[in-house]
Amino acid sequence: MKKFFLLAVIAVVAAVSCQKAEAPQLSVSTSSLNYGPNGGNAVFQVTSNVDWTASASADWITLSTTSGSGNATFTVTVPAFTETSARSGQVTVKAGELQQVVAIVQVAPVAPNETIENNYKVIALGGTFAVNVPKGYSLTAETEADWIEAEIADGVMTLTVAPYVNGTASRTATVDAVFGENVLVEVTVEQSYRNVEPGELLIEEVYFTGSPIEGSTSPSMDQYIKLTNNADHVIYADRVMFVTSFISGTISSVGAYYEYPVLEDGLAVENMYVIPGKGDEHPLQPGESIVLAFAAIDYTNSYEEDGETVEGNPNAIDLSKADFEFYDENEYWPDTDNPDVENLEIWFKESATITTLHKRGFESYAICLPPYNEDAESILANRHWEGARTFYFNEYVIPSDLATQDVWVIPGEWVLDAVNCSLKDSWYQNPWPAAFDAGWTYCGAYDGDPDRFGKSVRRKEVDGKLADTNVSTNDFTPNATPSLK
Ligand SMILES: [Ca+2]
Ligand SMILES: [Ca+2]
Ligand SMILES: [Ca+2]
Repeated sequence: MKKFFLLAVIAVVAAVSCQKAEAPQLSVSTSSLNYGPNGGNAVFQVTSNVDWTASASADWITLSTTSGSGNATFTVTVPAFTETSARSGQVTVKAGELQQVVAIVQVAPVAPNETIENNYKVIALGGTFAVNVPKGYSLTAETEADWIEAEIADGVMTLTVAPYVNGTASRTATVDAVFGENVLVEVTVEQSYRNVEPGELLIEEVYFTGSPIEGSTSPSMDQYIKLTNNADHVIYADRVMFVTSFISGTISSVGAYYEYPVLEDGLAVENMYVIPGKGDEHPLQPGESIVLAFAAIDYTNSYEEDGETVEGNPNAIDLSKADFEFYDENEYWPDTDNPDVENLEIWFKESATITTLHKRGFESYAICLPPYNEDAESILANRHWEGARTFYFNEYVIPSDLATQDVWVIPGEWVLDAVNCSLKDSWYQNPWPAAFDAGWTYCGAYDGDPDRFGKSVRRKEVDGKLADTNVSTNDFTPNATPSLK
């Protein structure tokens, strides 16, 4: 009996102690959660009878809660993943000595099979432009070119192309957007050695005749040249050189003319005037024009010249707002310098006094863009036209050497645009080769025709663009009304 009582007491004590300290439990519903490259949410269950804490092994794993008690549903969120190989981490749930681990695995995105190819043309000035690249991949930009910097962020590769100084031919490089072993995007960048390509900047108009003055046989000298951006993008007029032909295309009124050696791929020039700037100072929007005035004067109003007052001419043109002017400081003849209008650089001028256009239309005109490694000094030193010409006048045939003449050959590659001018009844040759202008245009009907005054040669428009077939007979309107009138 005594023994039975003792067993009963032990049983009761044991039962009481069991109720006071039930064994702690902790379990999780899964040992791993798997995610695609886009990331997202996944859940697991915690089953427990005690307090617990939870933690993640990496900062890209977000837990819906980090502590709790008893049973719970857990949400684990991971963001999109863009690297080339899978990543893993874990979520650890602890309750005292107990611990459960859920592995977190996120796979890498799969690269597309095809490489997207892009081509970009860049002017010598360089610049920054953006290329779309696929999102969802950690891409690195790779290029061998030290003149291109590339960065990739948010689906955009930003390319910064350095200025191309002193180039004489275009340069090309590729930039790859690389994902592991895969090239997702290949960008080919071709950078020109110049900022304007042939045909982009055009001679829209040349007003060489001058405006008629009532009661006078001499016109106002309100001569100008209008250049227009005929491209669809911004170009820069910096360093563009205006030249006049050494050769005349017109037989003189007494029947004299010269015969010259054939120049197929170059221009024989005398005057060379250059728009100042390093390359980015004179942007021209598509369709925008600049005016080069021989004097940036308002010829409609009286003005001072060499201490004298010159009467205003109501037929004339206000050139005081021209973009550039020809200013020829010299000791023989006064030239006006409008301080508000930038002067052209003189690389060579034929006249000992001031440069004007040939009022009777004996000259031809062109614009060129010398490469950066050329300047007045190099042209004058290296590009003199060597050879002989022959003068014909009645029975006389007189050969002479060009060595004594101020004439230089501009390489054809530099030529942006050219227009041959002559007289309607006395044309005999085109100063500019057919590659640049296979035709010619004119003002007036004969040498000295007073009806030419107040008329210009002016390029036609076709479908909102200036005509440029390199045949000025078709591209230009002779005897046109000046556009600044
Ligand atoms: Ca001048
Ligand atoms: Ca000036
Ligand atoms: Ca042309």
